[in-house]
Amino acid sequence: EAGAAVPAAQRGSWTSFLKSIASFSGDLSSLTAPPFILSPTSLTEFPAYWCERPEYFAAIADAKPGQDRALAVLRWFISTLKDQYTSRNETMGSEKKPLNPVLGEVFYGSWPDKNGRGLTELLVEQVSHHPPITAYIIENKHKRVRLVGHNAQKTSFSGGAIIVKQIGHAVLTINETEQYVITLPRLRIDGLWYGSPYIELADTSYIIGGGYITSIEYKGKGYFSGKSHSFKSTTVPMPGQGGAGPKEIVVEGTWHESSKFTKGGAGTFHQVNEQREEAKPLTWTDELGESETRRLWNLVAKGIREGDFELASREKSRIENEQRQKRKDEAAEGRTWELKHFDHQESDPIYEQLGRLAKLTPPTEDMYIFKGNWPSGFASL
Ligand code: HCR
Repeated sequence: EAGAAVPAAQRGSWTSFLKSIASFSGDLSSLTAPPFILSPTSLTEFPAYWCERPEYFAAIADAKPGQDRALAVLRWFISTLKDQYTSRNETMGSEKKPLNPVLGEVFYGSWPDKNGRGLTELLVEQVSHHPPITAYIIENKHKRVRLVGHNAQKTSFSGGAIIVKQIGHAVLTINETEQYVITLPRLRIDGLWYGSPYIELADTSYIIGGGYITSIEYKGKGYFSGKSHSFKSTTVPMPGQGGAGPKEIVVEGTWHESSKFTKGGAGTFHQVNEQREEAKPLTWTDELGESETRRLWNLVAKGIREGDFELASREKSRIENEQRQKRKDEAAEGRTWELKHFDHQESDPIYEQLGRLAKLTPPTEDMYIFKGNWPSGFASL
C-alpha cells in the first residue's frame, strides 16, 4: 500500500511531494516535504560522517607508505560508508530530508585524543545556498592527516527512485606531501512510495594516490553477492610503481558489515563495529556566530523533535526571510557574500593531476582552500 509508513494525516501531502519530485529535477532541497520526513539535522553536520571512527583515520598515518597506506586509506573510506548512508535509518527509522543550510552556516566539532590516536578537528562551512555546496576540513594534527573537500548534489527521478549524483571530491593529505583524491558514489533513494526512504550506492568511485589507484564498484541486492550494500574494490599500482607487490588487490563484501580479500591478500579486510563516535560540537561563543548550525536551527530542530510543526515552520520561515533580506541588502549595497574559512577556486590541480590516471570526469572540479583560521576554541581542546 502507498505510504504504509506515512502517518494517515500526511498521506495526501506525501503523495503531492512525490509528484513534485517526479516532475522536478535540480535542487530537491527547496521542495517542501511533509513533517514526518523532516530531519532536525542540517547538511552542514554531514561531513562529520567522515570521521566517526577516528582510529581508522589515525591509522592512515601509522601505515607504511605504499601498498599498506593505500589499503589503510581504503579501509577508512569503506568504514565511513555505513555512517554516511545508513545511520539515519538506524537513528530515525528511515532516511529523512535534512535541513537545507543557509549561506555561511558553520559547524565545528572534534573527536578527543584516545589511546594515542590524537585529537581530530572538524570545520564545515556552507559555501553556496542554491545550489547547496558544503565545504569542510577534518584534521588530525598529531598524526598529520588532513581531509579537505566539498559536496554538492544533482538529483533526478527515475523508476520511482531519486538518483543523486554527487558533485565534489575530497583530498586527503598525509605529512603535507602525500595526497589522495577521493571521489564520491552515486546514490539511489528507494522506498519512497512507502514513506520509508533508504539509500543504495551505485556506480563506481575512486581513491587515487600514494602510488595506487583504487576503483570501488557498488551494487545492491541481486548483483555480486546478491546482498544489499555490496561493493568490490580493485587496487592496482600506478603505471611504473608497485615494485614486487601484487599487481591487483581485490576486496569484496558489504560496506555496512564486513569484507575480505579475494585477490592479492587473505582474510578480513574490514569489519564495522558498533563504535560510532559522533563529533562533539565546539562550545558556542560569539566567535562562532549566529550561523553556527545548532544555534541557528535550535527551535526548528526542537519543533521537529517534539512534533510541534507550527514552531518548526514558523522558525524556518523566519530564517529563510532573514536570508532573503541579507541577499537583498548585499545586492543594494553592491556587496557579495564573503566566505569565512575558504577561498574558492574554479579548478583543482591535484584532482586534475591524479584524476587523469583514472580518467575521471569531469577533468577538473572546483576547489575550496582552507584559510587556516580555526576558531580559538579548538586551542583549549
Ligand atoms: C541526498 C540527500 C542530501 C545529501 C546527502 C549526502 C550525499 C551529503 C554528503 C554526505 O557525505 C553523504 C550524504 C548522505 C545523505 O544520504 C544524502 C541525503 C539523503 C537525502 C537527501 C535529499 C536532498 C532529500 C531527499 C528527500 C527524501 C528523503 C524525502
